Amino acid sequence: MNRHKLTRRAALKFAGTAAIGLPMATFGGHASAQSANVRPAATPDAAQTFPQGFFWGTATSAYQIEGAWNEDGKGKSIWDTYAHTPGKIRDGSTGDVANDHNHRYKEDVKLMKDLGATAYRCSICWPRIFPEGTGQPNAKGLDFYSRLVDELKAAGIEPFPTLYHWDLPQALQDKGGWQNRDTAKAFADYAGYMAEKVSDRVHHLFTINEFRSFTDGGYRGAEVQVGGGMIRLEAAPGLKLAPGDLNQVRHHAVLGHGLAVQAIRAKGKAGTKVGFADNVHAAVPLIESPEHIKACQAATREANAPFLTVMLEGKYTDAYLKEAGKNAPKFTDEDLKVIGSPLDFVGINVYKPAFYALASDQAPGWREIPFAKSHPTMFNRWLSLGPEAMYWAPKFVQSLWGAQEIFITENGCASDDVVADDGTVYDTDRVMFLRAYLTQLQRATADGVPVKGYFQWSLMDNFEWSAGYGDRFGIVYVDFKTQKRTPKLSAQWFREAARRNAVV
Ligand code: PNW
Repeated sequence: MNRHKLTRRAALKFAGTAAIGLPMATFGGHASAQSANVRPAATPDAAQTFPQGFFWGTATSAYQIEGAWNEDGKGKSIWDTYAHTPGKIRDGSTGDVANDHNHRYKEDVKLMKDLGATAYRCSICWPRIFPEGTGQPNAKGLDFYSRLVDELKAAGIEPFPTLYHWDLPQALQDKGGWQNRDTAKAFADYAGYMAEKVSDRVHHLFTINEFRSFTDGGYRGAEVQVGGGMIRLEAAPGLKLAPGDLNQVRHHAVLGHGLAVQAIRAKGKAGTKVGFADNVHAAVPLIESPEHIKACQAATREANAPFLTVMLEGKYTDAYLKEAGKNAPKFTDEDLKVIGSPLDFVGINVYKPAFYALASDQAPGWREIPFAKSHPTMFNRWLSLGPEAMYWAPKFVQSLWGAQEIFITENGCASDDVVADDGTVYDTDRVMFLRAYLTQLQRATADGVPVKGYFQWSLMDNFEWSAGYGDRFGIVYVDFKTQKRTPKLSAQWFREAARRNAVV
């Protein structure tokens, strides 16, 4: 704590001089022998650095980049079906070709290497491995990921695959998808199979990406707050279930996670580390004083009751069950034990505060403060700028649940990118965003929050679900007509940050 305060004060002292790496003369002609001795910015102040061994990665997911939707024996996924349904995707596009990564993965690994990345979070397309969801595996599907892993290792990049990033085999959807408890079991079988096949080279596995997005988004459609109002987000399979049925879907998803953890432990090489990658809903204190921080911590626990909280505590909170009433999920004690299976790390996707809050005398002890109408957002109206979320989300994951290892599994923003005449994409908004969020992440690590790595979303522009190709999240620009990849200004920023292991 003290050390942190001191170094931050020291950093402040240098603000405007060494910290920005400009000679003092620039500001008023007082260049002196002293300023010549000022440490150049190329040696970052300790206050800006991340712990040694910190992983610098980018993230993608299978459906968003792979293409090759009907090649090499791959089965159909619910996203193939959904995107092929007219009216579902804003620009009428699909992931049929996407970034053609399935054929261009070597070029893409080289891109990562050029970024100085030391880790890569990809996802594995379940129906590429089990075309029918269960039963006979498809050797050609496994072979693709095996080649990708080898290519990454050869480039010195540690693979961190996610087993489920929403592309459920259509064959399982035909039997009810996540409404059917058997899907949780099928997922575990697939997870165990993958662990068996890759854990000789892959040491970290994420089970499931963003529980809320594919359960609430896929089985009801989620309302998210934007500036002054709400917008509706929808995902495959595009159903609108009643609250009780939705809670059961959520339960099957966390059960699938728990069963997968057990299968990975049973089938993977000893020492294989496993966790999930969830979009934690963090309540962010508008005023950083003990009472507001405490209130926000309690609010964060409740806001994640059906997902992160039950997975890390092995029980649903009383408030969640009470509020759900007759719509509460049906479960057994044994289910809860499985769902709460011990993990090696916690992965969290952090984009924005779920909400700001302040302590309140009235139950439940906090008050949500809505985003002001003029609160700044990024290119996406849902992406309210709130870098403090990057401090409080991992901080609360540590303080609430004692996580020993935390990964930021996603963080990034879309920009209205244009290629300038000189061929560069000057995405100043993304550079500002990344710097602001990483400053807060560095604050967390300096405070002793055990964050072991950061995955920027995304390596390259890709299929942004129902928004199609219009929302460009990459630090590498992709011309989808030619598949040409061009690193943006933010890629240069990322390379420098990774090289110095610091905020730059
Ligand atoms: C994530 N929100 O989804 C997904 O994991 C990625 O596949 C996706 O491309 C990326 O973020 C960018 O959207 C999110 O409402 C969905 O805050 C919703 C939210 C955040 C992330």
